[in-house]
Amino acid sequence: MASEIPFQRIRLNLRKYILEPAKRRREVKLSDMKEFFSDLEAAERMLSSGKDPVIYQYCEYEASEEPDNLILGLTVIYPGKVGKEYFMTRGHFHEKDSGEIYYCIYGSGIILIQSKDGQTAYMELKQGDLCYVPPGWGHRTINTGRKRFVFLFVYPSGSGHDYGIIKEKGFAKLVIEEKGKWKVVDNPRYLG
Ligand code: PAN
Ligand code: ZN
Repeated sequence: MASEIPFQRIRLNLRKYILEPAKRRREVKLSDMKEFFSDLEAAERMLSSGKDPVIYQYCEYEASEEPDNLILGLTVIYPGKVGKEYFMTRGHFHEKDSGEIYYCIYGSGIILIQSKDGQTAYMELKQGDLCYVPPGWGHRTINTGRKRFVFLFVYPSGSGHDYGIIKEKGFAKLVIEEKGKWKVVDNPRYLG
């Protein structure tokens, strides 16, 4: 039947920053990821003063769960900081070492990548920029602007996400604000 063909128009709703249709949606608040920020005391202070902001949200469209399909998604990272560190995604490695494409559609930020042996690289992404994340590299995105940082991403289904390594060791680099500007610095607590 025609309706079973995974072939449909997907709309980018730029008013709500969602894909329509989207099969998975997730909102990540500070309380869901406080251990990922380097200044845990600053995170705890925000939470105990009653602030639990949404750090980012994302939705995904997956036509089929069969391997070799592609997953299309949209992430919105809100502007803000925890201590000096900007709001960011948790970051992960793909379990299957697959690559990924990012396309910034609004705002600006940084994509930070890291190999399993601790090599790092980063790139600034502004509206209209694309980035290819090579297979095997962990990746995290950071909103360094005052607006929302919004990007599309595409990766193979069945890639899997490993958050454990990042949660345990952290990223070797942090993106912080200093004198009103973003700066990439070594993470003093990195357990590489
Ligand atoms: C992105 C991320 C999304 C949320 O879709 O999953 O931006 O970030 P975390 O998964 O690190 O919380 C991606 O890289 N998917 O593979
Ligand atoms: Zn990924």
